[in-house]
Amino acid sequence: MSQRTLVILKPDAVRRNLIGEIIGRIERKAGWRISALELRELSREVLEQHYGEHVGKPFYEPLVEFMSSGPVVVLAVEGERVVEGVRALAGPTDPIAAGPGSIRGDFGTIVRENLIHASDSEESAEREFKLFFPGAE
Ligand code: RTP
Ligand code: MG
Repeated sequence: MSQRTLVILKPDAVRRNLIGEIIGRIERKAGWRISALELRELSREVLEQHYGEHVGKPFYEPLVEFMSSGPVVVLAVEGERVVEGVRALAGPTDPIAAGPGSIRGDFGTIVRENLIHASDSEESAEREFKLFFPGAE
């Protein structure tokens, strides 16, 4: 079942020079390929749409502050079960609870600064792809 997912390497990953490390893990999965990729800064408008489900929660404002604190890498990845697959590579939201071997478990300590976003369903993936790559196929 080939799918597409939307991945963001968060500002902490870019600041810590972990772009290659993280993208390398994604690229090495058999049959997956990167179909779009850009380093850019995210506006509050885009972040409000992206994190719409979290508006009003206590962590929402600090999350938007953090996500706009520097450049991120936005990418689309395609391949077999890639939605579930990149979430599995990332590990649970809390990096301390995430096991070794996962991206968050290997490199993170702080819940907010957990290095990577990956779409949580095929529906989210399509919505997020349109948000971050408007006009693309
Ligand atoms: P993401 O959306 O970024 O892929 O992460 P996720 O599904 O694992 O986590 P989610 O619950 O959607 O939360 C989105 C992001 O908000 C930050 N967060 N901070 N209690 C907190 O301080 C808190 N909880 C969540 C994290 O950066 C999380 O990835
Ligand atoms: Mg989420």
